[in-house]
Amino acid sequence: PLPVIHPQPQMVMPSVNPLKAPHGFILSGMKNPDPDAIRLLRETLSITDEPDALPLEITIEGQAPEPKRSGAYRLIINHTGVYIVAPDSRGLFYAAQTLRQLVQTDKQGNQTLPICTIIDYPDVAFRGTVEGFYGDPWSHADRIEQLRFYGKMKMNTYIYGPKDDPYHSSPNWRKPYPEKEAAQIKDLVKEAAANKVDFVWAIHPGLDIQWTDEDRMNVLNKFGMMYDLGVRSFAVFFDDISGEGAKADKQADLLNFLQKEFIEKKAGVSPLIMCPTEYNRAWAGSDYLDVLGRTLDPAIHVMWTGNSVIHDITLEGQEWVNKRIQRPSYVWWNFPVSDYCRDHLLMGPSYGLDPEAAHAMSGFVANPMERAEASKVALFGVADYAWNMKAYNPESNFTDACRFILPEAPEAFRTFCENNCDPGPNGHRYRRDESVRYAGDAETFLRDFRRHSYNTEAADRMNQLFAEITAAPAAIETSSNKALIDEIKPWLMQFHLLGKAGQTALAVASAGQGEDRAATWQTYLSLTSLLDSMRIIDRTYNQNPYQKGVKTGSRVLTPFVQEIYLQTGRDLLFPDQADQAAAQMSKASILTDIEQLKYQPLKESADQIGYNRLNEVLRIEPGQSFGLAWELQKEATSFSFSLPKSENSGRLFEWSADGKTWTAITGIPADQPRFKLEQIAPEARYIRMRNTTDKQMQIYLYDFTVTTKED
Ligand code: LTM
Repeated sequence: PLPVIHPQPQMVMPSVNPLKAPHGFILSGMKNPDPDAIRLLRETLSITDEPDALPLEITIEGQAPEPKRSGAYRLIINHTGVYIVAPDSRGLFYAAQTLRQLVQTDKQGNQTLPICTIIDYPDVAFRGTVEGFYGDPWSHADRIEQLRFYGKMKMNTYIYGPKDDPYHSSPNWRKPYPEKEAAQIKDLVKEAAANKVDFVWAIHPGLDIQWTDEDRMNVLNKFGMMYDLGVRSFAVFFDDISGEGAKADKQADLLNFLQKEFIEKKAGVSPLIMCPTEYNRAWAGSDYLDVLGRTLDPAIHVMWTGNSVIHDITLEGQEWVNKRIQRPSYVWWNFPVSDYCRDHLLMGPSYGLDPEAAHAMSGFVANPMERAEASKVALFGVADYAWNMKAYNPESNFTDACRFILPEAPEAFRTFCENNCDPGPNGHRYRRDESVRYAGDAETFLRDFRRHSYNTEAADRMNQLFAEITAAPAAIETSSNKALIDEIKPWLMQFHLLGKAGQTALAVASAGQGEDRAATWQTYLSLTSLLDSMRIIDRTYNQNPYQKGVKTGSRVLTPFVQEIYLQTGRDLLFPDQADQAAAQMSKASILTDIEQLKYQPLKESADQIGYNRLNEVLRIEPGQSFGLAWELQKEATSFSFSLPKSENSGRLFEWSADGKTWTAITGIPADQPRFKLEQIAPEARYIRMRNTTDKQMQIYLYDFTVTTKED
């Protein structure tokens, strides 16, 4: 049988026999074919330049197969040799990539190829990634490796737009890159070209742009500087901004100016891409998109994240926006990006993508994690989906991705990935399936355990799984991909402990069935110590200021272990007080009537509660508020906030003892974006900020924290 090819070709007509090439191959046909494709062919097949050695021919032709899309190719392997038809360098390069996946070596050491005909082309014209996340941008080495990976996966687009690159965004978008960074960008452009990837450089000027001639020239000049570094594809991002920069007509003016004065004038430049401010349906409340649709030059691509910031991509959603913007939108899929859940890894399959939506999008790029290597699992799926949607199967793709990325221990890696999928509770309410193969057994076991009965069959299967989890990290660490291991190391340590904790939890549950309380105590204490170790890892590694720590198996397996632990502890310590655990639960909570914030998880430590930083602009309607409530037994010692860009005149801070009667807090300067209040009324148990104006207020919620002490 034919080896599985990724991304899956559109049409394959296989035959039973292999083509043997004991004397290798010789290249013929096209004059001056693409050197990168030829290099790849030479690396893949034993190619000789000696016709006397009786090699088989590889004939390369340049005419266009149907449909005429960049990257299309036709590959015919028959008894006489290999015949490639490709209209452009990319098509020839992709044909060579397919051959790389087809070639095998027989027992005599001869190369063989399966006899077949492959007709192949992409469903979506632009496929790849947008490095568009908050947090540490990828390193130069990460990016070089990503571009090579995209070449292998037939992805042709890499959009450079890391939010925390100050030369992409404010404050330095107007300035040239320093020498070292400029040299690296030149390098990336070359590497991209060698892998048939368009390196798209994006600018994010909207935080402080002025709609003046001077600033429109500043954008144009920066594009010119990037052009001189070799960049030929450009984007302008207007996401996550408010105020002046967010005006549709002004944005369209600037973009049309760039289209006329730069894109159409400079040689060899690709179509311009823009990311709108209202980039998802949940925010599209004004005529903003219609203005863009009407006034933006039709050649400009408009990006779109779906029905909300982080969402599945549906045909219905695509059709909805396409009507508004009067063109097929260019999908910016916010997966596997993890800048809103930085304590989690999103390494599960790429699902939630409509197989019928190909005609309703002009491009499909995924926003990845800060961890480049770990992102490859999801990107492997993105490549398959965008190339051939109807053939895309997220599950089998996921298994193949694990084999491709970690061939040394694919099963162990799959076990790790399938239990590191979900972002945990988050303000976007975006959740992913996790531990799907075990969720049924976990639930069955717990249902019986809650009734003090021990389900042996479910326990055996869970034990087997936890044993696999315990062993997986050591197997994964045999990988030669050291960059990947470095990225996920804290999660590997945590995963190993989770495996042991799971096995121990089952032992605790089993011991709890017997009469021997001492034995139960002993296993219970071992579990306590394992959970302590997990807590230490959570408090030691990945201590970023936003979502600190290292969470693994957090959707099914960690709660499974915790429930057994809590119930056993309760049975051992307080056999007569069934609601003890509930009594210990924290009562601190967020308090808001703003939809965008309602599901934000509370950030909580022993002496602080607060909001997680929000990446997007927070929109507060007149009268709406957001705040915090904390436990009766705790007194607030201070309150601090960082809320830049607010139209501060109408904001009011208030405290309350009962959540009903509110008192204005004086002493906070009206125009201060950041402030620390050293004293709050001792009886305060609630604090909030309210929009007292009659207009929508737009701010950034970076910090809103109350420090407390026990009363
Ligand atoms: O999604 C878009 C268009 N913009 C930003 C991204 O930079 C960020 O990575 C994602 C996910 O947090 N959310 C955004 O708002």
